[in-house]
Amino acid sequence: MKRAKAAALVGIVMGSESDRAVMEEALRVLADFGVEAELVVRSAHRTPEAAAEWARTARARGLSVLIAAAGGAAHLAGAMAAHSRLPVLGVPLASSPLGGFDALLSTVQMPPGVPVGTLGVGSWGARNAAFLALRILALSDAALARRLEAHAERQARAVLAP
Ligand code: RP5
Repeated sequence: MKRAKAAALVGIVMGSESDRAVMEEALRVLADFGVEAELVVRSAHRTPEAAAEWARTARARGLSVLIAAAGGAAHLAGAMAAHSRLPVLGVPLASSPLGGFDALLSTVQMPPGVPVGTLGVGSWGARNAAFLALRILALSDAALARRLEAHAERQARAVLAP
C-alpha cells in the first residue's frame, strides 16, 4: 500500500516563476531533512489578492513557517507578514540590475511589530531560510532536532578532517 504524503509544514512563496531555480535549493534542504514543503508563485505586485489569500490561509492548511522570496522592489515577505501571524523568513533575490541589494533593503527593514526574518541574498539565503525553518520546527520536534545536530557534527568533521 502506498504511504500518504506528509502534510507540508513549510510554505515557500516566490514572486515569479523565474525565481524557481534558486528557491528549489530551499526545497532540497527541507527534503534532505524529511520536511514537506509547498512551493508556489504569488506576486505582491502582480497578484496581490492571491498572495494575501495564500498567507491568510497558510496556518489553516497546516503550515508552520513561511519563506517568501522576491527580487527587485521585494515587498512579498512583508506582505506575507502583514497577512499571517506565522513566522515569515525573507529571501532577497538578485534578479534585477541592482544585484539583490534593492531586494535586501526592501525585505529587511520592516517596521516594528511586523517582523520578517531576513536571510542573505540569493542561493545562500534560500538555503539558510530552509535551515532556519528547520530550527524553528525542531523546537517542537525532537527527532528533527537530532537530525540537525547530526548535520552540524558532519559539518564540523568536514572542516577538521577534510
Ligand atoms: C520579482 O521580480 C520576482 O520575484 C523576480 O525576482 C523579479 C523578476 O520577475 P519576472 O519579471 O522574471 O517575472 O517580483
